[in-house]
Amino acid sequence: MIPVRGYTGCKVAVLGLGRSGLTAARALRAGGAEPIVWDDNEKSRIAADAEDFVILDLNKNSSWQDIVCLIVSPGIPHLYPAPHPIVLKAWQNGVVVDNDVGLFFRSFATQEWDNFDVMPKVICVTGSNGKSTTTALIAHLLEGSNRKVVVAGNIGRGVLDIPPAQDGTIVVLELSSYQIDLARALAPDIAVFINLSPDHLDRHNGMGGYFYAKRRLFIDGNPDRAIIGVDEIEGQFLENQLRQDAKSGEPVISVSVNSKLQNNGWSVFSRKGFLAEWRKGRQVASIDLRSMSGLPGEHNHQNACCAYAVCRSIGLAPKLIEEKLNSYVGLTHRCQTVGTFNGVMYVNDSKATNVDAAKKALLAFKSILWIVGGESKEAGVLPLKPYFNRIKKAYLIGTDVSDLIKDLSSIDFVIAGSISEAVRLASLDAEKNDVVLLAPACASFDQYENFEKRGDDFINNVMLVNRV
Ligand code: UMA
Repeated sequence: MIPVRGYTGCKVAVLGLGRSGLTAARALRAGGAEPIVWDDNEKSRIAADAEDFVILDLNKNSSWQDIVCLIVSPGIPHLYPAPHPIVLKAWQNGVVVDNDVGLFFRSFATQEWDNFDVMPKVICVTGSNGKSTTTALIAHLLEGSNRKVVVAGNIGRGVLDIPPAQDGTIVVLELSSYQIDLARALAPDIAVFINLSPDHLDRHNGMGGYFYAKRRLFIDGNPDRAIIGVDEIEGQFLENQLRQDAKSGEPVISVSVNSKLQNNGWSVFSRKGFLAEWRKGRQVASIDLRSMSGLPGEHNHQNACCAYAVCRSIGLAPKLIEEKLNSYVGLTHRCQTVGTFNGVMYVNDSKATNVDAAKKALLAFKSILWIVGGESKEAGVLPLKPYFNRIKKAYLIGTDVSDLIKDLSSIDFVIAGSISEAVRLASLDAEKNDVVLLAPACASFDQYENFEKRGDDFINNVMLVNRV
């Protein structure tokens, strides 16, 4: 727990009592503040009450007396599509609005650091896709550097939940656009912008607002080193804004999976499965990513390039990074290799809840036995038609498959209904070098509590069918 500094003896309101809000309330209390908490959901209020937090309905004007700051959880709209009524109340009462990320950056560094031999560092990772994998991969690669590494943020752990820094600690934070947008303090040492594609547009009033939020990490955060994916125009713009003349050092490492970046700057790019590092017009290193089972597909090669660039910034040698890339096993439910049985690989990409994510999984493999379906999204799966030539057969799951049947009429398919039946049928059909891929392109809620439960069910059935 990082005790929050600067609010000792002050009343600080906390809105939203999930992972981020409850942790913020605890960290405020640990720093000597008096948290006043509220959540629109009664269950969450009961959980906070069990920890003896003061619960006050912040919708009431009378609750705002002496409150100096409001901390808002990332899932709660603070501006678009409309500010939450309690955020409006804060504005009306002249109370500043912040979030746990802002509190983290004002509280993490302490005077104890004067006694450290190696200064702690904070690495922040943002982007539309691959944030969690890149964050986890950076942590995995840094295990070889003999420094204590902690991971938090959008990956599932409130940023204030981590222990105070020790000598040389490296903190790797996955930050979403929601988290960056509202933070009043941002001070990463290294910041990564992986890529940008439309997402959360309602919360940012369009693509411009979404990019503006992400850009804050670099413009307001002013990291010593920025690692920027330049495959979209926004990345190119940002890279250009951050670049300085050659004499003042290299603040930017450019990353691409589309172009050979062989200019005079510092770059890391991947082409046909090979990662290359270039510096001042010369190749410094090359790594073959093709056989790395934890990082299949071009999207993972982009993540690998970003993580590699971070580690090079910290001074790790290419050989050491290569060894650690080889031992990375991937995150559960994200293009996770469950195992290879009788020459057939089983891949769990239950996190692929939309066509964009499923497209990346389809592009990562050939000869695919595709388990698809669930609670369908508006666009159906027809946008994936350009990749149907990689599919040998589809196994339809979910309670309503009528739309899927229409979309998949040009390929061989069977209605399996459940994951257990889909895995059973696919295993019977599979031949050597085939890939049985769960990449549903749909939400899981028709049959499961969440995508994690769906992925677990897939793994269990793969084990059952292969008698592991
Ligand atoms: N709530 C209200 N009023 C509302 C809406 C919500 O009171 O109008 C309350 C809910 O009742 C609930 C709490 O707010 O008790 C939930 O807050 P939250 O949605 O911010 O969820 P947390 O549990 O705090 O999780 C958040 C991130 N959630 C979101 O950004 C939506 C988690 O990212 C993150 O891991 C966690 O903080 C720790 O930092 C999740 C996520 O879905 C994985 N992120 C989005 C994404 O990846 O696309 C951005």
